[in-house]
Amino acid sequence: MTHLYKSVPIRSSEITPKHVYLSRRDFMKAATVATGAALLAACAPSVTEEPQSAKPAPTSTATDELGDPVNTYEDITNYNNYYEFSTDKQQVAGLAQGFTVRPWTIEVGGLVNKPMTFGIDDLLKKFPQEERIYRLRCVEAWSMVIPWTGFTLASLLKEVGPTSDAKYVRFETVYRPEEMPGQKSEFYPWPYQEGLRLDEAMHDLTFLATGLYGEPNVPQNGAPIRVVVPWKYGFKSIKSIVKIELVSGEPSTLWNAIAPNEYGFYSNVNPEVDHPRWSQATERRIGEFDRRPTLPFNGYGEQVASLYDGMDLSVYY
Ligand SMILES: Nc1nc2c(c(=O)[nH]1)N[C@H]1C(S)=C(S)[C@@H](COP(=O)(O)O)O[C@H]1N2
Ligand SMILES: [Mo]
Repeated sequence: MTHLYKSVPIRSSEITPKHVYLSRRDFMKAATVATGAALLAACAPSVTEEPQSAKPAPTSTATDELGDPVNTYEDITNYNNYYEFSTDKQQVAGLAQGFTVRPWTIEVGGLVNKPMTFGIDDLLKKFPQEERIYRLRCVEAWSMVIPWTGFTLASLLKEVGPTSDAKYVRFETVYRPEEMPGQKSEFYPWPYQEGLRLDEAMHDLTFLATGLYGEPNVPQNGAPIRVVVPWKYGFKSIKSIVKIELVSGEPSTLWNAIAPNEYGFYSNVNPEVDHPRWSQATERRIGEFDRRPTLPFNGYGEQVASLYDGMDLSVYY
């Protein structure tokens, strides 16, 4: 197996679990995946200690629009923030194995003309799945480049038709403490909630990711469906959503409820505004040794800066 960009030791966990391989057939059947040839670079079979049924992790030579290579599949799927499972990024993947992702429904309601509940497989069929290679910048000052598949949130919102009173969108993660050990902790106000202003939600960059590296998404990355807002700190990109609600006022969010001075509602990536406990000027790209400068709006300023015309972003962490 070629690891063109690998700079960390190979872990046995990079071998794709069998259930992921098996479910890929269903995923590809259900979804019209517009797969770029570059993303799904062929991977020669490798010699491993795993049984023959195990499939090697997919590899890719794709880059983002800035020319930076996508992170390896094993990095993306083994270094995760997902507090419903664990606060230890390296424990999440193991604890999330076997998390139930079917059946799965998403309720879209609130201030809309046509409230609807979608089954995940209906969503995969209804909306053509496209690829987006996005940078993810965690508020903790590490980052990755991730090749997602999915569809725009705008295309889903257009189906239900927000009313003129709808000004914000509220998202909710599944609440399932029997499968998510972290949800037994009373420290956090579960379920995880996030929100966007309606114009942010309707922006073409705002994505609902159903897949990763051309495979169905895996539990640790928010399967079966999660939000991705690439110009905001990673915690805005809420995982495993079951509810989308159009509302008139700014919704409460989990991180803002716990520490409002550290995690604002907007949380646009901004190298000039430090987190109260650390600098946001630079970041560590997973797989690299030197830190890199953090880009305003995580490098998406040309597309999104106008959303904030007239707002003093230095006061909106
Ligand atoms: N439901 C839920 N969504 C979540 C989180 C979480 O703990 N729970 N963590 C967030 C944070 S802090 C980050 S950086 C990203 C990480 O996404 P990834 O693991 O797919 O890279 O997910 C975000 N979405
Ligand atoms: Mo994060």
